[in-house]
Amino acid sequence: MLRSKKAFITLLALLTLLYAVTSAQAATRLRFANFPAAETFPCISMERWADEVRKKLGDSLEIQTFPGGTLLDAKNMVRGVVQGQADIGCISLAYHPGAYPLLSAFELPLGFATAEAASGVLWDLHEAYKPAETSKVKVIALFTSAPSQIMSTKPLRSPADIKGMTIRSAGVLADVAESMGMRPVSMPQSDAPEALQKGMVQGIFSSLDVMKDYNFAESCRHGLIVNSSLYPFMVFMNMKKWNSLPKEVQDAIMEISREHSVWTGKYVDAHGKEAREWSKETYGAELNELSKAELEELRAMSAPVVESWKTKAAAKGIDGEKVLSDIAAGKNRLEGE
Ligand code: DTR
Repeated sequence: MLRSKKAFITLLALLTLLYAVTSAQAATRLRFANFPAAETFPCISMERWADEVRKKLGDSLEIQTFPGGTLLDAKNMVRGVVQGQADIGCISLAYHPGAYPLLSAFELPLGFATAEAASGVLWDLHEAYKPAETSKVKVIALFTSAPSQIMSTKPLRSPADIKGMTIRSAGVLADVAESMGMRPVSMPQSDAPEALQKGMVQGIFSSLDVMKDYNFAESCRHGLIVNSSLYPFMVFMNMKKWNSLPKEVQDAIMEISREHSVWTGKYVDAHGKEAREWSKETYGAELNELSKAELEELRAMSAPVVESWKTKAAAKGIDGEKVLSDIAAGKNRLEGE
């Protein structure tokens, strides 16, 4: 009787220990959800982030990645992370018009030449302003796509050729496309292949990486280099999960946040160039360059979009003029005059 009682107590102790170990493991497991396909730059960035954090923390943290909307798709990303279905999520801010009145400044045609510089300025701006719009989540990386170009199923030679053409875009970039005379259709990038295939749109307004990663070069063999707006992205964590992490884990994550944001920009800059070459070699797809005067003309057409962004920002208590001049100062610092 005594022996079986002892055995029972030992078993109970073992079970308690096992429970403690597994729940401790569960507490340090991070599920990172992403919406586009695994080969696209936001997911390459996600895998690189996971590798960098693993390098710092070893096995003390388990990171699971879910590309291609396998855990959360673009539309459910914010809600899913806030409710804890995933611990970390990634969004393209343009899919949430009005929700990010400050950071959406990066959707305006600000003349950034590289995503590398834009990503650094975006991170610094967020650090400096700590805006209310991101206060419910923990922001762990911010980056942008490369400047947007017009990829099209029909030949385009001059700005006059884009008049009335239907084009996939999102957020403020839809207003920018409209200001240039196109007819924007807003949707997440991940929905664009079907829209293009069904003929709902005649082109895509995005950075050139998608020519290869979504194989858009097969149907979009034409286009114009317009070096327009960027799409800003935010990688964020559920706040409760963040607060539950040990300090050394939090520190490791924040130590790489800016460097990783800039790394992602640099990656998409280089990958866009590669994708342009690949599209030419694989499908003979070629995008035409515009003259300086034509580029300036297009940029001037988008001036009202900047004004309307400022008005919307003011309604949320944001000094748009100051935000834009802070961004311009950061751009000059990182890109040079
Ligand atoms: N088109 C923008 C930005 C973007 C550029 N490349 C990719 C790849 C996968 C998702 C998004 C993007 C956008 O829709 O966010």
